[in-house]
Amino acid sequence: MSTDTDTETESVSFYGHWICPFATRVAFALAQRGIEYDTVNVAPLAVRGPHFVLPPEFVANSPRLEIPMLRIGPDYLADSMPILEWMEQRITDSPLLPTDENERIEVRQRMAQIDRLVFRPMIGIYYGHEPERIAQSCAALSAALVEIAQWLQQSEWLVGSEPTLAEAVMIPLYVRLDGLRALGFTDALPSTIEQHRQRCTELKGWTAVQWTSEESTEFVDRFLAYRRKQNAST
Ligand SMILES: N[C@@H](CCC(=O)N[C@@H](CS)C(=O)NCC(=O)O)C(=O)O
Repeated sequence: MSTDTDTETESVSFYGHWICPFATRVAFALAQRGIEYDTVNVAPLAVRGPHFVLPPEFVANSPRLEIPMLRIGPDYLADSMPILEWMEQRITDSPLLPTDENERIEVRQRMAQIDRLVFRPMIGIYYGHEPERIAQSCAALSAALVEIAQWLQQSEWLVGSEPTLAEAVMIPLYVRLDGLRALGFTDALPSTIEQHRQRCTELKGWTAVQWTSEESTEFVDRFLAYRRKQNAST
């Protein structure tokens, strides 16, 4: 990985898939920052057709064979959080990290907190198949949102007065919220979270990542089928 900032003329390729919440973070940041890129669709294993062949550059540069992966010019990087940081170093226009060092520290802390507090229960809801496990994941997600709601008492955005990389990390929750509802997450969002969600849907980056109703239905149907299969085999 290089830290050159001479990227004016470098092309960018995004390796990802709409269903992957980690890839959504990167797709959102690219679109929000107005970076031009092309997309190489690499479906996660569970969603991949039997004849799909992984692109050789993906095999060579994504050590865990995971999406998202990004190419900037000749360089590649996998893993969503490092990619978000790398994009800030390599492409300096319209950054999503504040210039103030203390705010940057806060953005990074909140990115890590959202990753830890929200993603585990969120994924636990759709990969959960026992009602008790699903209920625990719903409760943990609600508790996380109550905590995050407090951040939004002080500012419109997760840190300060503009959207940042913290929004990029949070956005996959909002993208799949209808799907999570259909899979058992029935708690109301705290009001500041609901307002934040609405503000996020007005961002430029939202259009690049929002699901169509077909995608939402596919997501729900896949995980309902997954639950039926798991419950039939136990
Ligand atoms: N820590 C990684 C996790 C990425 C991840 O788990 N990606 C999944 C898809 S959502 C994946 O590519 N899994 C391998 C596979 O399904 O083949 C990140 O933040 O990017």
